[in-house]
Amino acid sequence: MAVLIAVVTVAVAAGLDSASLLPPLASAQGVIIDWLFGLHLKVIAFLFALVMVFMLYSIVVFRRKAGESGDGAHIHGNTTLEIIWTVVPVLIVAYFGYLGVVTLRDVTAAGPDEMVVKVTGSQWSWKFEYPRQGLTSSELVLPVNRDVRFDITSIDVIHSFWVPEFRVKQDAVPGAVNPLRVTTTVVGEYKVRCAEICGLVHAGMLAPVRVLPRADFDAWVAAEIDRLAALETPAARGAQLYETQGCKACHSLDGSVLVGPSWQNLFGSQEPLADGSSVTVDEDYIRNSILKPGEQLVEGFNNLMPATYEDMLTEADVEDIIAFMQSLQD
Ligand code: HEC
Ligand SMILES: [Cu+2]
Repeated sequence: MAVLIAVVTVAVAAGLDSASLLPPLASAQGVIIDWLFGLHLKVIAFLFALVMVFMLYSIVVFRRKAGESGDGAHIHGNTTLEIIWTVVPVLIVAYFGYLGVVTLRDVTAAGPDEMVVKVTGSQWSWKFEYPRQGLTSSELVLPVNRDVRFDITSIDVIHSFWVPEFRVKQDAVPGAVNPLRVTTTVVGEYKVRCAEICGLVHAGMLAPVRVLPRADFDAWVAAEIDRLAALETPAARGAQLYETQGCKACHSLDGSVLVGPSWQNLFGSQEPLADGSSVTVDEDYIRNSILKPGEQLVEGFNNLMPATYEDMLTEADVEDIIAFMQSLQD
């Protein structure tokens, strides 16, 4: 039996190992997590072998043979065995509990000189702010071999910030700021996913991640600062807000209908409203639609636009967005 269990354990463990269940690893925190994951798989392989070998062995060897009709032997209890199968699993579970605590301590430990990125989730997009660099971006760009602390929050419902290649994950909760620490180790392109179901476009709540060599990261920061400084026209600033404030998740510019109406040729058109009336799309209507989204619902759409923009956008921002919309006429 012991030999059979050992053989099946090794075979199952090798099978699970070769199934490459995890994406490539790109953070220092992930090293210990992957080790722990591998250890779990080995224990799982052993438990699977233990149950299956005993069960199949019993079915084959102890089945009723031709001519047998009596009952099997009646066995009542075995104290030694019961003590063993209680104590051994308790020790194993306690050991895994200890490993969990140690791992959590290691992956949440602060680095000596952390770069801070503020992450804000909203239905259904991510915003990244770099306080030290003075930047806001809808894509997450990071230097390689750097300790990064993400300060994560949400403006509406609970989201969860997750880059599978970094292995770690953190909830984005409205009203709270949750830290998450990642030391980047591999140059590459990844994706932020939302790991907490958060409504209609939850599955589309993605943002690109680029981990760059140090010099390329510095060049990106310089180029972004120049680009933002060069946003001289209100329409160009409005286009930037469309990206960074999440409007993009629900409003297209090419006429396709997403969660909300497209902005293509919207300005100046007649918009039918849910209450049966219609309205000319002018500055006042747009301002009201942004600040009080529930008041004038567009016909055929649900009241799904966040009501938080009143607090997040300045009057100048709203004007820039209006200018951007005006520029979207054919
Ligand atoms: C979560 C999805 C969502 C996001 C994000 C969103 N909106 Fe909306 N928006 C909607 C929906 C749905 C409607 C249609 C219902 C209504 O009128 O409120 C709408 C309607 C509008 C309208 C009226 C459009 C029309 O056709 O009459 C304007 C203007 C608008 N949104 C501006 C914005 C701006 C500016 C932003 C970003 C700062 C934004 N929205 C972000 C969902 C969204
Ligand atoms: Cu989400």
